[in-house]
Amino acid sequence: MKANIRASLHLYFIAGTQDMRHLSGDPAENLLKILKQALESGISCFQFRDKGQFSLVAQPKAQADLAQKCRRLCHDYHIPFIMNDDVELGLAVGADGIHIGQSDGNVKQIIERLKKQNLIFGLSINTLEQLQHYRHYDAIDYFGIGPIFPTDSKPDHSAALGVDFLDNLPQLAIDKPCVAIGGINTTNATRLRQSGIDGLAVISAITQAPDICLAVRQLKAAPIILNNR
Ligand code: TZP
Ligand code: MG
Repeated sequence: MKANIRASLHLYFIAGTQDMRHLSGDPAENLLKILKQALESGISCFQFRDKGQFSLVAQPKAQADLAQKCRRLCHDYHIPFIMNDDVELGLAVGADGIHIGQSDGNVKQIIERLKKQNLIFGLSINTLEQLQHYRHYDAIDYFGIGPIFPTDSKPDHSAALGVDFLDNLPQLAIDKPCVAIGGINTTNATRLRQSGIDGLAVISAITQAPDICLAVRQLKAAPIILNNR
């Protein structure tokens, strides 16, 4: 799974039960249904991000059970299953990787914990300073850069970076694969891909899409303009 992370980032779907609130019925079942449709339509990576008061975080067994089911589905479609934040849950359910944000604990300690695991390790980047700081960390496999736009999916998000941030990335010659996140939808995807970013990560553009298959196709079809990285 570590082999081609850049390609895996192309359309990176993120979701948890808290993202199912607009739907009636069981949130865990709804997540599995949406994930299956997204996989069938061609997402390239999935991150299980189940957090906050509307998630299964207070029901660890149900949460682990759901994570296992998502992991199995992802593997049926041969794409990486990444666990957000929770290193121990990720290890317990056989995740292919772990993604953490800037406020999810000590990055060096997590790198140490994962040292012998050969898992994909992704880090969220919210500022240019963070990017310059972490760009030379060998243990980090990719960066999640955002939020590009304000978004309701992460109420505590930091200041939006804007499209300019992505447009300026090639000049920084960052060696690691980068995926953009935050407020990305079928309308702005083409513009974002013009920056040369390796991939787009979305929650609501898929979870709230009236037609998931169509949304995935539109998010994927946005042309890739190669940059000089
Ligand atoms: N990190 C930065 S923005 C964000 C996360 C998890 C939420 C993205 O959700 P959406 O619905 O694709 O804007
Ligand atoms: Mg986090």
